[in-house]
Amino acid sequence: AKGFWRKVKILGLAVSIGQPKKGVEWTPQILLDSQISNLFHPQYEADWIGILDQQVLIEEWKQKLALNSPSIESPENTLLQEERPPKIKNLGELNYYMEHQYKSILKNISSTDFLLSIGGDHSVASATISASLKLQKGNLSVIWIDAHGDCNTPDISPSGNYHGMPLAHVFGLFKKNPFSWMSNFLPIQRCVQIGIRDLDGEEEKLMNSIGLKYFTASQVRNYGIQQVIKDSLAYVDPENNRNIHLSLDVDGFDPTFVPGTGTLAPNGLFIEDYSVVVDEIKKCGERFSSMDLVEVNFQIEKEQTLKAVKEILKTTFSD
Ligand code: Z70
Ligand code: MN
Ligand code: MN
Ligand code: MN
Repeated sequence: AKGFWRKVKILGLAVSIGQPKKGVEWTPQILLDSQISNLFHPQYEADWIGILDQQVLIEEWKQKLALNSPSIESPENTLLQEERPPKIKNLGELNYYMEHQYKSILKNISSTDFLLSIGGDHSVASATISASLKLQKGNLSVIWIDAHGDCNTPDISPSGNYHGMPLAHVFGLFKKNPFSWMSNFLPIQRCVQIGIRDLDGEEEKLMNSIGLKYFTASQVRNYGIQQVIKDSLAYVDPENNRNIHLSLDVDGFDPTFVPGTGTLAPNGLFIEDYSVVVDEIKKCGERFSSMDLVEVNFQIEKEQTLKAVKEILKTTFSD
């Protein structure tokens, strides 16, 4: 829809502990310093809510743990410690960070604002989706662009990295939900993935067994991106009444377009594909309500990647 006015609230998620590489936690500050909101068409009034810094929050979490240390010796906790080793790396830290993220979204965003969450690694998506579900009273569908499925559960994850699990988590597929604040889950048929080309074996089996709809990068080339996004929206929003969340992992793009990301996967999408996707989503008008931009790592490559991110934002927030 052309010409409608929209408030965009930008939340920086300076977090990298969902995966092993340093660098993604600096992206929000670099983009804030680059004054990205100047790239937006004037119909979008963009404001930064702030940047949630993992160092600050993890320090806060450790101090709370120290204050509560007597309870660590309680029988209950002894039992917990005897359980199998944690299958999610940095679980306590992630839980604390993402609870803060979830609450900060609910505190600062209204259901008519557009929420732009800038990571950070893709872990943050389970909290942005869970909070958006809450804000939109459950009326939300998700378009997930990624080379990866991010659909591992703790039981099948080969790495223990939570950024490979947020979608399985927000579908409610974990045997036990480790995040007590997370109580809004996304029905599997309200999500479609685009650009997939690097799945783990068990993850792929799980995705197929639950009937998750996804288009691989090679399917995008065979059917054409226009057909793919039309089919995707018809599937997740058949009656044109759902709010749409776009979760954009930049490794969904081809590495020649976005070289600065932690896990490069060849034969990905280009800006021309993204432009078609976003134009089609923008036909939903104000129902296009939120977006994650994640896995941008300027430490791996900065010049081309910053250029690409600017093009992505300019395309997203054009008239
Ligand atoms: C793998 C895992 C992943 C991004 C890598 C990797 C997942 N499936 N996601 N890079 N952005 O560890 O679960
Ligand atoms: Mn705080
Ligand atoms: Mn990915
Ligand atoms: Mn991802």
